[in-house]
Amino acid sequence: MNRIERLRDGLQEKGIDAALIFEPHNMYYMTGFTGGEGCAVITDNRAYLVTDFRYIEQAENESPDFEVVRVDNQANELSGFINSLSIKTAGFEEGFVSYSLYTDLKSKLEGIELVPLNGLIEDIRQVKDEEEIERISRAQSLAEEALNHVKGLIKPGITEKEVAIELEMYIKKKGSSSLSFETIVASGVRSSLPHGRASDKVIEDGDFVTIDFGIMWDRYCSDMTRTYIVGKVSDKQKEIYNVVLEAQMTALEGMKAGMTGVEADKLARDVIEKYGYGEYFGHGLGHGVGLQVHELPQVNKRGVKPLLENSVVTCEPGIYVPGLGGVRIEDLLVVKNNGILNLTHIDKKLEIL
Ligand SMILES: [Mn+2]
Repeated sequence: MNRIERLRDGLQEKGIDAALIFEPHNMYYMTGFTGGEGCAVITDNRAYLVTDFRYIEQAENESPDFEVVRVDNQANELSGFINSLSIKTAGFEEGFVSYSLYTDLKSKLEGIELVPLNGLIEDIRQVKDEEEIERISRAQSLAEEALNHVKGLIKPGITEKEVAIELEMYIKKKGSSSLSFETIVASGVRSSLPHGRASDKVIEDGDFVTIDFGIMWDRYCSDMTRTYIVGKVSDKQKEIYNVVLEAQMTALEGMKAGMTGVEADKLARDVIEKYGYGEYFGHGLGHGVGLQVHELPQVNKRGVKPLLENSVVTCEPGIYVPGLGGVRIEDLLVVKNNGILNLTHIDKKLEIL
């Protein structure tokens, strides 16, 4: 079933006559349109893309399955177009539509009730098709190539920022348009910051160095984390590293479709708790990845829904001890009915640089 058919099924289930799509990732997913402004209106038997003069030609090229509707002023005329359809309810993206757009539409729509889509499109986006998985894998393999490249540069004296800049240059030279989020390079005591952005801190002998980064390929994201140790290693560091690795391997072995995000999270959490580090694993096991680096499904304590086959998620347990440092190991994987397909191939046994 194609994406529009899946959306129509969802609308029917919720009793909504049409979906109004504004959010750029949802827009691209449903229509292929990459222009800056527009609204896709999908009813049970028609699919329109409403945009203005600047984007008409682009919309016609990028969204051949849609009837392109030209309005001169989107803010004023969109509601007029929606009023011309014989619908009674219109679903909107409650996490994206601003209060002002909502109130404006509400005041101009005649006899049409605005109702939240309740994440309908984001739910559909969880399950990836072959082409999406291919783009994510490509992003991931280029990210691994880049990480292998910068690993050779990590030694006492280089700053976190220098490492991050080198990564970014590498992926851009190889054709990636951008990072999927600001690269995290956190060394020494800073490694206990789960999201420590690369700073001017100089990497020193005995530091943990956590590198968490992702890149974009054909609009799809990758995400991975590796933690290294530079120079001399303490027994405590080794212990923490190996607990995180055991937790991650246990989760990777146990994860499969049908299990809830909570259950997947618990696979890793139980291991970390068993070794007495439970209080230092303060985030969820993972998250969905696709057009956005953080999307559904939830793979954490709030993830009460079962994981679906062909969703792409991360598995990233970590231990962060303030004053000492932290370790996170993150792989990117496809959830399958009988287990997982790991898209991450880079080594993860403790490496001392
Ligand atoms: Mn992640």
